Amino acid sequence: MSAASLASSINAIRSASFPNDRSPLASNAPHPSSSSSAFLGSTARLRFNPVSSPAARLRSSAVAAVAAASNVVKEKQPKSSPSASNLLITKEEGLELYEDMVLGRVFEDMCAQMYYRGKMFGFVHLYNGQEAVSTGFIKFLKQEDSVVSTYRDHVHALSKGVPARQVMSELFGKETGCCRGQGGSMHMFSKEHNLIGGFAFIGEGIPIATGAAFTSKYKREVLKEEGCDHVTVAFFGDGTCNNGQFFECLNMAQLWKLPIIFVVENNLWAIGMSHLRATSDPQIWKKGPAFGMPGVHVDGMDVLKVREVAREAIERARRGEGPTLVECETYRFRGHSLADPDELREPAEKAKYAARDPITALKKYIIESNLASEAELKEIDKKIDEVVEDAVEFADASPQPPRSQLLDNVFADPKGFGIGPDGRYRCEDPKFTEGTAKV
Ligand SMILES: Cc1ncc(C[n+]2csc(CCOP(=O)(O)OP(=O)(O)O)c2C)c(N)n1
Ligand SMILES: [Mg+2]
Repeated sequence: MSAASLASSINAIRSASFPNDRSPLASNAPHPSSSSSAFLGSTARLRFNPVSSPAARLRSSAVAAVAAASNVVKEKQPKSSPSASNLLITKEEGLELYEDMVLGRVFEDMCAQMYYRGKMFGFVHLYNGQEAVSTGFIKFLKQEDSVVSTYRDHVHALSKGVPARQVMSELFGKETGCCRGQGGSMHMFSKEHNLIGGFAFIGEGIPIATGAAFTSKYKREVLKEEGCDHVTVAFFGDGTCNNGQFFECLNMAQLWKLPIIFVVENNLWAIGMSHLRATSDPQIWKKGPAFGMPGVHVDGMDVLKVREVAREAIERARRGEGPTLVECETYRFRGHSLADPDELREPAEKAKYAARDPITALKKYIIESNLASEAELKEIDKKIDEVVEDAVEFADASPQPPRSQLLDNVFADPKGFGIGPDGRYRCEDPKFTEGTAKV
């Protein structure tokens, strides 16, 4: 499918929900004016030159647009129940999306509890509020397709099918974790599920994802491997889009028409830095067309809209038509990490996005469309509570990794680092390795 037909499908979805909005792809038009887009919905005050700065004017006109565009379910759902042909999803699809999003939410809430009880170490970054992005994209993927994430990676791992037990154990640093306890919160990895990480340095995952997409293309076109139509989805944040690796990889991916989707989870903040304050042109999707690939903005609080954009972009990549840049407007409901008191964001902004909770919205859509009853959804909630509790019990009961594992996969000469003969960590021990990586 061409970029134009991707544009027209996406435009149809957008205009169903945002009648005044124009797809950036629809007519090679200049980007939609901020006053007609749900984008730039931050109510945060810019702390310098708030009245005269163009960014502030852009933002304040967008606030009203966000209010009008919120409550997406209402927009999609006429007062009377729609006929089956109007539905955006089947019952099975709706329940799958709901279950995956609830799993992500309940898992993360449990992580917060376990972290504060001292069961996890280091930094832990939760995904609450952003579930529609992970679910909307990853549920379209095959096991052979690859996902590359950031340090906010637990939910991407779960959506990709890594069992909750393995993810929780990894967080507990246990041997049964998906990286045998050596990765921790920020480095989830599963070869079996083609989850390529978990990257703590922002932007580091983007070239890895580009390489994975290159591998698929090479296998398909050079090695002529049958059925190799695998795609890669790279997730990263708004704050990462000012990093050079992002631009280099957009260029390379488009140059070689790689089967990759760059998914920006624009939650409007990079730790305590507002996206509007840090970025010369905050409309990230525009960077796609600058490199010759489609760039799409989507409401990342609405899993059905994310899903439609994901479908087009993934199918396009699978057909060998190249990359797409998708910017999902979303919001994190918690602080940057569990160590962040989250005092910088305005209460009004938090409340605005809390009212657009993607799980509540999907639940409402499912019930109002008569796809499933409240009781059926409660059954799913119950099942997920059990899955997550089981994951905690499993992780807690699992053994610590053996000491001999400490230097596995360490490629640099470990001389001078490790556990000394007294069992304590030490940096300077000339006798420590003597040329061997054994502890
Ligand atoms: C190369 C690099 N520079 C700086 C940091 C410190 N850092 C950690 S998170 C973060 C902000 C990232 O924000 P964003 O990409 O929007 O992701 P979000 O946390 O909002 O999901 C920064 C700068 C880092 N991890 N890596
Ligand atoms: Mg961010």
